[in-house]
Amino acid sequence: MLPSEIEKRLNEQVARESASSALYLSMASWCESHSLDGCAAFLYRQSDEERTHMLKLMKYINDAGGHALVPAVPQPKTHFSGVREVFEDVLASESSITQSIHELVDLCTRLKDYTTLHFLQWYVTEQHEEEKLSRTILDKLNILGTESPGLYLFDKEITSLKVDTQIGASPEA
Ligand code: OFO
Repeated sequence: MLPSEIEKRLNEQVARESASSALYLSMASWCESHSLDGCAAFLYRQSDEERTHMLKLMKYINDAGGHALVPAVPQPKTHFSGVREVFEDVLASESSITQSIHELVDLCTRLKDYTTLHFLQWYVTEQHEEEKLSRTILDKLNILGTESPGLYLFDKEITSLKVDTQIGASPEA
């Protein structure tokens, strides 16, 4: 049985993943409206992934005897000064989600909820990879620049980037 404090915190995480999905969707729409089709495709995909993170949590809560609650979705940021701001916001958002996952892991350790602790390991790995990917994207943006023709190349390049969920995997693995 899920301890009630953990159920509450998992439901808060459901809300965070949902807000993250909405933020990525808003970023994708902004990029699409600025003809950054590669960035838009990447961000639409990320939005879908965040929704699957939310659903995975909801299923876990219900399977463990709790009740997963569908959260209200806050209005995400809709305007960005440029593509750099979009990806700086991505990194800030992912870092804050990592922090909340780590706090959940701390709570499970304190309450000796080893089943949820085990379940959360997938999120720990995922967040490590998401943050790594966000930093890689910002590095590429710094190399290529935010003006034409670098931005054009960046918009093409980003479509090939995705999360590698194997920590420490070699590029060929
Ligand atoms: Fe689900 O927040 Fe990142 O991946």
